[in-house]
Amino acid sequence: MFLALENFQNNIITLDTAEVRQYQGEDLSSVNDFRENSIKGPQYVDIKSYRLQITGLVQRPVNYTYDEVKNFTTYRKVVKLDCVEGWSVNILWEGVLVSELIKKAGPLPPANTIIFHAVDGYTTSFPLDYVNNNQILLAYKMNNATIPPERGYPFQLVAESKWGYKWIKWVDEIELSDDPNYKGYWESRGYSNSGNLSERFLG
Ligand SMILES: Nc1nc2c(c(=O)[nH]1)N[C@H]1C(S)=C(S)[C@@H](COP(=O)(O)O)O[C@H]1N2
Ligand SMILES: [Mo]
Repeated sequence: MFLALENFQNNIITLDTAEVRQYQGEDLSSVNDFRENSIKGPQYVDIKSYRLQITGLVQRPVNYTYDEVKNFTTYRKVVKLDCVEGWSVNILWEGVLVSELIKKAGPLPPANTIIFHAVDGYTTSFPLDYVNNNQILLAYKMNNATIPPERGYPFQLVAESKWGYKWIKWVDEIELSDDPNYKGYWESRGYSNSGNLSERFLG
């Protein structure tokens, strides 16, 4: 009897609720409103072998599974993503603090820069202070649904106040560095390294 009940419970599959389009009175965009223009097209990550690595100038490099990342405290926030191409999407993001993910690895004093790497070879970087002082999220849900493969599953960075090219998708490594001049994929092709939305002219 006990075994039967246990088997029954193991067979329950929890489905994500459908996308929400309103949050605290504010209209949200849809997951389908993004344009697909990733450098190598959508990436399909095998979640069983997936690890998020914290590397570089740290006391002890850390490897997180998808579930281990999701076990950190959950944060939710509506933030708008603006692409330099002229479109934008207002989305309810749910994820964990990047600052908490790196704290466990123990950043070493010379680290002043954080470089994000993705499975498609894309990279982008920020001052370490930016992620520590602004509660920057690594998101696993958009509008209450798991981020789909096209949008960066398992994780997309919510790079608040930065242009869309800073919102790296399919993140698999967070590297602590002492090189504030590191240039990511679009940055090395002429886009502003700070990526601040407040800068009108890029390059
Ligand atoms: N790994 C990776 N992340 C990426 C990109 C990419 O090509 N590869 N494109 C960036 C750009 S230019 C934008 S505007 C945002 C949103 O892009 P999307 O609409 O293709 O999801 O993702 C960013 N993150
Ligand atoms: Mo973009």
